[in-house]
Amino acid sequence: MPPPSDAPALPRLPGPGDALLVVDVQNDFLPGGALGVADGDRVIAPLNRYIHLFLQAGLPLVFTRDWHPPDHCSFQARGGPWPPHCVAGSPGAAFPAGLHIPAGATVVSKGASAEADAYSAFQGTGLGAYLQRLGCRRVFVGGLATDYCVLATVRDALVQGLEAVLLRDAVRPVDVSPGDGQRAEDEMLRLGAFPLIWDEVAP
Ligand code: VGL
Ligand code: ZN
Repeated sequence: MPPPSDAPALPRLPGPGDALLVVDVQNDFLPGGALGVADGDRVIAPLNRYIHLFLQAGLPLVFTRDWHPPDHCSFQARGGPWPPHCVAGSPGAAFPAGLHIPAGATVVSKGASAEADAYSAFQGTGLGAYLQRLGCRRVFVGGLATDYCVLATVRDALVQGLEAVLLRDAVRPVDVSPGDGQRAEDEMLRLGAFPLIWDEVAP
């Protein structure tokens, strides 16, 4: 039975069993970067608020990063769709200075093998088993980009039986085709993700 309409479908505040997943907030995905996302830098301030909230609550914080070899198969030189981006160890692959990465946060690198792309933070990283060991049942997800790595990560979280909360004010799309980001958000909600904005956390 669905919950009564006056009850929130999920508790709004993070608590035990929750983890924050910050997806691919890296210099190359910010305006001016190799694969700059329009307004990508606008996710940083809201993410810092969520990071602070999870930190205060003593909950797990996971930062993912695209971490490609220079000859990665997704690069145009190899027939892939993207310009070279997030080459492991390069300044473009680094987290932006304004993003608060607390000591003790977990960093997950993905797409590190030349022959496979990995949009999902769960793909080839061991993240699922790691979260399970921590007793995590729900992930709050924000970052870049809505229509690629955020979508794939939320989809995999739900497939694994985790609940997923989409931080709507902390994601931005590539929008290769206009509307891709909106369609990705619609798809995540259709799959069962729960939308959240900061104003609902701290009205
Ligand atoms: C991403 C395109 C290529 C992402 C990664 O993080 O969304 N997009 N590589
Ligand atoms: Zn990539």
